Amino acid sequence: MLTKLTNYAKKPIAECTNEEIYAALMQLTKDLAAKRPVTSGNRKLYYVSAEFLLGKLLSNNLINLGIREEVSAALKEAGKSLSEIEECENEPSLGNGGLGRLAACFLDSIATLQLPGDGIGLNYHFGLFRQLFREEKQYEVPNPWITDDGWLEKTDVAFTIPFNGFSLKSRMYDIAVLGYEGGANRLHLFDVTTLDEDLVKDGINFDKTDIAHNLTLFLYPDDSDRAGHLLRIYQQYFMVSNAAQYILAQEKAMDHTLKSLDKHVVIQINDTHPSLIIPELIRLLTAEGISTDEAIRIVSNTCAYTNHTILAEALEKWPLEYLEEVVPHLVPIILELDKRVKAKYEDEKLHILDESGRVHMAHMDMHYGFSVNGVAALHTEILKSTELAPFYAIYPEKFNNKTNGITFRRWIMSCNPELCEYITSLIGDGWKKDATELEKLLAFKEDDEVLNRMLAIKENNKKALAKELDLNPDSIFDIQIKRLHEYKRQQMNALYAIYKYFEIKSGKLPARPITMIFGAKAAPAYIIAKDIIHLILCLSKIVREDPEVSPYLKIVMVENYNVTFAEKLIPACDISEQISLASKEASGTGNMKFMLNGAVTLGTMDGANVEISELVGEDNIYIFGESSDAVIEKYAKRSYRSADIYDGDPLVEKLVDFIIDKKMIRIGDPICLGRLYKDIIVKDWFMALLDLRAYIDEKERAFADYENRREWAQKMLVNTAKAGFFSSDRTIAQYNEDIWKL
Ligand code: 26V
Repeated sequence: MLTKLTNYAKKPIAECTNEEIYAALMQLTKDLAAKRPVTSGNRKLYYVSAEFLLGKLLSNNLINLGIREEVSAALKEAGKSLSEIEECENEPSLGNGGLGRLAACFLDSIATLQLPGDGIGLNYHFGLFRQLFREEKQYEVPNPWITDDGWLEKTDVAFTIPFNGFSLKSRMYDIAVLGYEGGANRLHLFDVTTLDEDLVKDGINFDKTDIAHNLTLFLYPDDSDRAGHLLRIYQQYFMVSNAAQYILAQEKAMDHTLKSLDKHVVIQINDTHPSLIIPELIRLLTAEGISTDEAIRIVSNTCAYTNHTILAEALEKWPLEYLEEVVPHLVPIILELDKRVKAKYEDEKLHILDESGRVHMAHMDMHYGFSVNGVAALHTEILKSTELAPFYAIYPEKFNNKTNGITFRRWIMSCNPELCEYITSLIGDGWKKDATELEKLLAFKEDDEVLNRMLAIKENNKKALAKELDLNPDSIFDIQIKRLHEYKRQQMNALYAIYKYFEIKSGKLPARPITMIFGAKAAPAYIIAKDIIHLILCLSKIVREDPEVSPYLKIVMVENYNVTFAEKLIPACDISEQISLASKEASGTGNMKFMLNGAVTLGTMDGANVEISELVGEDNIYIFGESSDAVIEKYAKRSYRSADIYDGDPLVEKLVDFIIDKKMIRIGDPICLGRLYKDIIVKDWFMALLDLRAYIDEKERAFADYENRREWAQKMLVNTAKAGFFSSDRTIAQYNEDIWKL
């Protein structure tokens, strides 16, 4: 291997810079990828998604090619370290959070299972913003990730995309997707040829109306105004028109008649961002001489829709007027689709175009797609019984659940090599291909040597993180990493921090120091989310500067939390915070990554936490809070008043009041803190106060249990052993079995 690498680098590895070795490894990977046979099958899948949160690719590709160990050893021989070389790679930030990361895990599993399936998305040059903290606040700057010698490969594929009175030229760029000892697929990212990166001024601001020059600058730029909304529709249509034109061109190249598109192609619509592909395909098929009836039938048998949220504000409803402005040629088709629905169903809840002139994207997907799935068992049940109940009533056969999963290649093999190696020494390496084999670990539940080793590996991972973030490795690492949203309730966790602060101040010291770690980006226009970040950063400072408290409590909010950071945090975690308001988190996937790496979940009965708790049993998870049924009822009856809880519980009052305590105001921004304080007392839409008491009690119980190291190690072991169900290989096998039939 060393000789091979030397040939690629064109000089001895020992004399190369890390950048040179990185370039050599990338070329080696690309060459090996090109040799992999292209996967084929009865039908081809196109997974269309506005987000693919890939993370760095080198390490994952080396694992999937089966050469990481060899490469690592060869580099070591030359005095080089693979992990240092990986630092050279930019992380493409082509996603917000779970939805985008799920798409990336799915590509890995589709290729691993040797299924023919490509991803289609957009090539955002600055991705999601890079987060900076200044004076305890979030700021946003561009996050350029594209380099001349990166993973993107320019292709010859180009299309013309029609808009209202003008058109744009596109270009397709590809990233190879390698499966673990499996196949090779492609991720196709479309770009405009006229983009102008210099349009961006002052943080992430740019002229939102200059579509030809701005279209693929950022992922979901600030959409708080009309220009932002229109830009989002421009992006969505650009993505799906490219996708549709590409798919039809591929079919023609294979001499398939477009009338049998549904026999050869299946399109998975990842949330409603790609939903315009339905009218766009109908438009293109009718332009080829196919009748409208026939085109609708074909498209309906080709498209399948995944729902990722029940939050009303996140379900896309575009004013028809916006669509008229951006894509007038789709409007007659959408109106025709709506007319057919209205002819059949009087119930307004089923209509595509509502009375206020808004187009419900998900409704179009459900009428004109053949499958609708939720992403965890509870989520799918809630969709059927509440949000999408009218659709379930008329199309019960379309509804199905596909509980999310994660790729174990990245989320244990790559990020936690020591644990991986140890697991393999105990149960062999069959689990790498069949994750359910991890259950064999249960045989060691009473084995002290194994339990001690599990603890030692965790300790090593904690030490590595502690070095980087200046933490006390002997403290408990309690971690909440995910997008900042009120329903995820980082504010409730912050209130716990205040509780602990008061406890320590009053002399009630914890049995062991506690490190609370947060990582979260807030949408640039989401004011309260930014206020919550401000709260956490102010608390962090107060605790840090208080010599009475700092030996026992540390609050860390990592800057610019991303996939690369997650890979360091997750293996080092003791307690995984999954504390969303029950019914609101569709699934969660961080919860799965943590359990796989031996963290114990502290969470509500929400999303996939429900399935985690069923698998590990109540001794191996900490569950608290109101049930989803109770929460749904509170919303229906509008019976929740946070002020009642605040007024009725002196402890809650004391914790919330600290947000505007003079200690806080001295270091923080009184406007932000005052706004948040008021919001929690008079609104608290996601009911942080409802579960606060129960949360504090359960967290205290978890911390106390942590002191019984043997029992804690058993919980860790059970969590890892039971995580096999959450392999995205399982999820993808189910999509294929029930929906795609590739
Ligand atoms: C989008 C928006 C947009 C604007 C206003 C607030 C808001 C809130 C949430 C969202 C989420 C959009 C969809 C999404 O990312 N869902 C996530 O999908 C993951 C993969 O299925 C799943 O694990 C997460 O629970 C779910 O939140």
